[in-house]
Amino acid sequence: MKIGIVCYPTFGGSGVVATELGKALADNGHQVHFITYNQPARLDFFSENLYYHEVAVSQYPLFQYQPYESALASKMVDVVKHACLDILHVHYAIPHASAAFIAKQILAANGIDIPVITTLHGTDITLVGKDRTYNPVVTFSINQSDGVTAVSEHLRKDTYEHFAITKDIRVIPNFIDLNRFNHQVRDHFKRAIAPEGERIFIHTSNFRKVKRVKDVVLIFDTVLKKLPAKLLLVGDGPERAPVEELCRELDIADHVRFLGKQESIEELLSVCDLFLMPSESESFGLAALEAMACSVPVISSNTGGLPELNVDGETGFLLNVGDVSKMAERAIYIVEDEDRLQQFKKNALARARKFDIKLIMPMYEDYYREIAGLY
Ligand code: GMT
Repeated sequence: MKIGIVCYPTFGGSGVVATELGKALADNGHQVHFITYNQPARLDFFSENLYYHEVAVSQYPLFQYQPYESALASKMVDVVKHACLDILHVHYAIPHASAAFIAKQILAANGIDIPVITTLHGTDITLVGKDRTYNPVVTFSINQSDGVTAVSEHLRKDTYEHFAITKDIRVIPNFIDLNRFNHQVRDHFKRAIAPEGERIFIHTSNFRKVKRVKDVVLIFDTVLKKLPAKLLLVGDGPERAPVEELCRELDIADHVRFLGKQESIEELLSVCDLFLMPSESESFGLAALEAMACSVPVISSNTGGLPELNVDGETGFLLNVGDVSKMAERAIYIVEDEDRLQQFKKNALARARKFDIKLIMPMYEDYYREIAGLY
């Protein structure tokens, strides 16, 4: 098939899922056209089946806010027409679903029918979409999509609860490329971080409020009172400065390393013993899946789609949002006993294998064929 993929070209979860899906589809013989405002972060190589179309928004003194949605819709029209696409798959509802609706109307007026699939990723529904500023447009454009997918059962239910959706929503979970995310031996690196054989904890995120990174530090502070440990904080965002401040206040800064944005996240995960994800809400928790694929168990909140990934008492533990003392207690329980830790690590990997891209990508292929009427 000839598939158009629209996404945010950043390191964020929705952009990563869209890019990895496009690469896998291209590897499987499909022609994939990315339509974004920048080259997607993980698309910096040549493949004969991959194309990139940049959405350029012209500057004009009148625009206080640039009309990105109009530029995107125009680019979609152009690519669908000239690359003869079979389907348009937009990731993250805002503003991609409404731009796709406009493009679809323009193309229909030119005698071209382009099926549109919208994939809901989480914050487009749970945080941003629910906002009255966007709600009518989000509701309308989801209902106008030919197909709609959500990355977890919980997100599907949440969407029906908060929006007047008349469409069926298909659940297709996040996935992982196990060829890239797997446990790698990096002993020199482990020794550099934890010279005394301390347990290593890790958190990776965009440091937004929803991630509750301060809880990560509070959990770690309690752990540190019981056993020697180190904490790696990977990523960057608005919460980084207050989190650094908290580490200083708690006098644990010597045990915490802020690594900023990192490319080879799998190498970092490989030296770690426990992943902490105490998020306020999380539609799926791709970062936790990346950790599990590298054999790292997870302490997470029991919110959103996380219970569909992290199995309580098996691959880690799930606790109420904000219950840092229980999270710390369970974290200590996992890492204080070597045999128990090894069992949790094994379980985490076994669970991650259920989300192998080789199993999930065909679900999208089937859905494309169904929506494009190719069956
Ligand atoms: O986690 C973020 O803030 C990034 C966000 C995004 O839209 O890029 O991630 C969301 O989509 C991911 C991929 O589907 C999910 O794995 C994340 O759980 C989800 N984030 C939230 O729901 C907070």
